[in-house]
Amino acid sequence: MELKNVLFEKEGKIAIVTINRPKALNALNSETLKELDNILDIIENDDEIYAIVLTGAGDKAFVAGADITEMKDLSALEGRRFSILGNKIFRRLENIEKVVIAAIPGFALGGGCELSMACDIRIASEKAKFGQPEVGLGITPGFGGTQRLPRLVGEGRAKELIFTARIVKAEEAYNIGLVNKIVPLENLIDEAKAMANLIASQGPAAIRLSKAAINRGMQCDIDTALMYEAEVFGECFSTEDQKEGMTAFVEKRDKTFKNN
Ligand code: DAK
Repeated sequence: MELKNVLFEKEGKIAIVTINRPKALNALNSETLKELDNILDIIENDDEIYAIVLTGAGDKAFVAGADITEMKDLSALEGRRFSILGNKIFRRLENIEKVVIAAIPGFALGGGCELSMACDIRIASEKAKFGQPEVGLGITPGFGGTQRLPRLVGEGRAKELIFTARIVKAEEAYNIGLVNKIVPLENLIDEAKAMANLIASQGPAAIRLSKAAINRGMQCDIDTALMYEAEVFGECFSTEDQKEGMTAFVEKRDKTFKNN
């Protein structure tokens, strides 16, 4: 498979995936989305990878949105295909059994902000900027912005950001809960990798099941969500990693998780 719009590297237990169209501020066209889909196939089937750092090439943008040049002349049918492809990939990222950290150097606009929100955790550089400017282009957010933004920052703030198309700086994004952490641009990738490695050093099944419990639980009532939590908690006791984690604690020694 030839990859040119998305780069993929493996570093120990983590994968670094870089959207690589810096001349177009890493805007997502269909070719890029397809390459990302192919990379997710590889990562999904690699049991040695526990966490993914997703970033954008260059220091100007994470992703400046869906590719407006490609999108402007789409027919309704092509628009529908583009939407199905994008939503499929974003949902895949959201539910993949690995932790996904977005490392955001600069602009995360429209589909770029939506891509970051499909990740589990967002680390932004001090220069990052976020927004859903779609209404200014005469469209609604189309890759989950109307759904994930209110879940992250609350309905009122999401409505304000979407209706005004206002771009917010990293500090405001942090204050409203859109990003987890702000770091200097030059430390961005190292900080994201450090967090990914910290996560990758924990019990892998416990991380996978926690992610599933949070994702599922956010979509249903509290009683159903707590039942699901009880189920995944029980499932942990069928893993070797639970035995190892607790035995190592009792024996006061370092633990060695084997992901089983
Ligand atoms: N698409 C294509 N090219 C883009 C782009 C984009 N989103 N953003 C930037 N570029 C290109 C510029 O055209 C320019 O190309 P050249 O002229 O050099 O060839 C190059 O990147 C550098 O950009 P600028 O010269 O504009 O750089 P500035 O620093 O002056 O400005 C900017 C940076 C980020 C403020 C500006 O580029 C900008 O406003 N970009 C557009 C941001 C935006 O509106 N993003 C939202 C796009 S709409 C759907 C699902 C999802 C979506 C749509 C449909 N379906 C369900 C079907 C999502 C929609 C969006 O994301």
